[in-house]
Amino acid sequence: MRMLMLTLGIVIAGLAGAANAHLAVDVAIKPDRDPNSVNPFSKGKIPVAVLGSAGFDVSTVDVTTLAFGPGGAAPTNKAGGQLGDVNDDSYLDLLSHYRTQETGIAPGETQACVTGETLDGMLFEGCDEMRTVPDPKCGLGFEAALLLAPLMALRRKRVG
Ligand SMILES: [Ca+2]
Repeated sequence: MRMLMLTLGIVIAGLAGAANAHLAVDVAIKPDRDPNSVNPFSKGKIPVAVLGSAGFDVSTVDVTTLAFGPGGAAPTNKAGGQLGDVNDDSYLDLLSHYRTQETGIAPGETQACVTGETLDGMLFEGCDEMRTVPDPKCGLGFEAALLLAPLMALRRKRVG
């Protein structure tokens, strides 16, 4: 019994320790675009780069742990991501693509985050600003987009 308690204690301490070790990294949503516009209704993919720095070597990232957005989408890339310098700062970055529908990004959200682990178990997280389109603050644009889909479907049905 005492042995079990001891083991349990070590496991809990280990989990708590892992939760505390959390590295903040830089992330770029759509690194080649500015501003980073995301259409939550898109069936496309969003490119997101985890940016390397002097303190963070992206080649140590365990790509199977990458998760993007509130929905925790996994990369669609077969290899999890592609190493390359997307922002020309001479540090390697890790570019992955995520299905918009799996990210859980909702209209009006202004940032999204990537979480993951390095191969040696260090947790990291990074966020980037973005804006969703159509802009819900523009009122009609957003509602029109919601209305438009069923209307278009109806029209297609009538025509066909
Ligand atoms: Ca870079």
